[in-house]
Amino acid sequence: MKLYVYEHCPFCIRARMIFGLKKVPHELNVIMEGDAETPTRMVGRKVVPILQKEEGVYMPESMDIVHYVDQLDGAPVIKGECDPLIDAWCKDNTRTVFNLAIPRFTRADFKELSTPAAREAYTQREIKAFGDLEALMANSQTYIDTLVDELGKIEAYLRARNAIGITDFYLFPVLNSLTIVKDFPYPDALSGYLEHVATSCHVPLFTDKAL
Ligand SMILES: N[C@@H](CCC(=O)N[C@@H](CS)C(=O)NCC(=O)O)C(=O)O
Repeated sequence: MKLYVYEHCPFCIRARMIFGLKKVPHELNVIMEGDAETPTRMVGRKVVPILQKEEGVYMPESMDIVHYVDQLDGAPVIKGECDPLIDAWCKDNTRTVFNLAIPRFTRADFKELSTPAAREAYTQREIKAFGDLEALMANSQTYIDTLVDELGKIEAYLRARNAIGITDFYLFPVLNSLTIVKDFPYPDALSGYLEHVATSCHVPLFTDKAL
C-alpha cells in the first residue's frame, strides 16, 4: 500500500498513526504543495491524505483510512466515539492551535514545500484560509497564553496515558501541530502525552523543525 501525504498535514498524521500503531508496511509518498494534478487524478480533487490500496484503487478521508487499515488484521482497536470532552476541546481550540501553527508551517522545512513554487502555492492557500499570516505570528503570545489555560481542561486525559484509542486520532494531530511552535511552554502532561502517542504510533513530532 502507498500513503500520499503532506508532512505538515494533521489529517495525514492521523492516517500515519494507524500504520505505525498496527505496524503495517507501506510506502509513504509526499505530494508537493501546488501539485493538484496528482491527487485529482487519484480521487478527483486536491486533497491529502490518500491511500492507494492497490494499483488504481484509492481512498481519501483520514478516518476512513484509519478504519480500513485497522481492520486489515481482523482485530480492529479504533472503535466507538471520541471522548465528548476531548471532542469539544478540539472544536473550541483547533483554530487557536492553527493560528500558531499555520504561519510557521508556511516557513518550515517540509518536503512538500521544498521548491519555491510549492512554498508559494502553500502560503497563498493559507493566506486565503487564515488571512494575514504575519499578524498571526505577531499575536503568538496571546494564542500561547490562551492554550496554556485551555490545556488545563484536558490535563487528566493527557496524564492518563491510556492505550491508544479513537480519541487520540482526533486529539493528537491537533496537539502535534503545536510542536512546530518553538519554545511553546509545554505543561508536563502535554509533553508526556505527545511522546506517548508519537512513540506508540511511530509518527514524528515537529520539534526538530520548530520556529
Ligand atoms: N476530511 C479530510 C480533510 C483533509 C484535508 O483537509 N486535507 C488538507 C491538507 S491538511 C488538504 O488536502 N487541503 C487541500 C489542498 O491541499 O489544497 C480528511 O479527514 O482526510
